[in-house]
Amino acid sequence: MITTFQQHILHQQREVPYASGDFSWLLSGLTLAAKMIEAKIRCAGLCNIVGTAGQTNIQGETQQKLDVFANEALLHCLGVRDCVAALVSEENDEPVTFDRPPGEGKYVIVFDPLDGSSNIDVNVNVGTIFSIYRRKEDERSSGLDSVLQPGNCQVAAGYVLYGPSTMLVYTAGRGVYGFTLDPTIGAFVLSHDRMQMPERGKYYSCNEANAAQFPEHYRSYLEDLRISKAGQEYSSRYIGSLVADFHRTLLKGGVFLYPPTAGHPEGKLRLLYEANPLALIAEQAGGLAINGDEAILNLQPRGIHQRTPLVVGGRSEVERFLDLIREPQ
Ligand code: AHM
Ligand code: MG
Repeated sequence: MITTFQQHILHQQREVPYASGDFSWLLSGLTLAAKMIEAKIRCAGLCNIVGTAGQTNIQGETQQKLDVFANEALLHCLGVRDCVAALVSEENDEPVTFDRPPGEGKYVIVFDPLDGSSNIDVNVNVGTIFSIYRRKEDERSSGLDSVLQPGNCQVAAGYVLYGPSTMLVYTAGRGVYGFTLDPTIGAFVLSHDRMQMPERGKYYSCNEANAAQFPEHYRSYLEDLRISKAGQEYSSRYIGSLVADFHRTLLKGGVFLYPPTAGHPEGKLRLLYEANPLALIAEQAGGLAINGDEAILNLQPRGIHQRTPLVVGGRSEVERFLDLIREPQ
């Protein structure tokens, strides 16, 4: 028989003493929003929803209409749940906070509503990335301390990939599980049990057009991969949609990297709602994620839209990167 995402969560929650059901309720808000977003994406070419919304977000990026829709769907589906204290979105300058009655507002959720949305007009895969934290006990509802927790405090994280099929990949710190949306019943069904990233893979994934701007050690690493010094022949794959590039890396192994560039000296990707959730999934699947020299999950965020360089992938590839930067030049 099938196992739905909801059943999986209820089963996992049975092992948590005094679980109140809030967490399951919160996740049902996430999957509801994901299904609303996927329904909109599926008819994107038909219902005048492709294109820009005429605004820019805090990152100075042009918002697509679908970015706005995805953000509103998540803000609504999560905001109506009393267990949510604050929501942090790539599309909002500041956290959206809620004044909850005592005993409520236990969770803070950060998300990128529609990652890779600049690809949407060419019908390329996009995704939603999220991560869930417990609000700090000593804070009323939504202080920045609760929002700016390091990635190793994540209670759960995941992403939804809107591809040929729609998949939810999820971890609550006890393994990584993949669920595929069965459109005939409208439920996410367990399709990938206990996902493991291969220790070594065949692909590296990076926007090499920027290579001239990468720090020297990133360039030597790419050179190292190209000439197969590590005993493996690599091919390159780059979609430019982080969820899709990461998903391939999770399934097939290899490494994804977004180094610092002249335009983005801190890297382009965002720590809270891009790097941290994917780092938790990578580590739970046996892989590694670093910002160049430190584990992503150990970084103390300073701001909600903080950027970071990212090297994430199989243990063998990421360790090779670390060996290279530690070698005397
Ligand atoms: P977004 O959150 O505005 O969509 O931007 C992040 C995206 C990632 O999906 C992807 O990995 C990266 O930007 C691609 O950047 P580039 O076009 O510089 O290679
Ligand atoms: Mg993004």
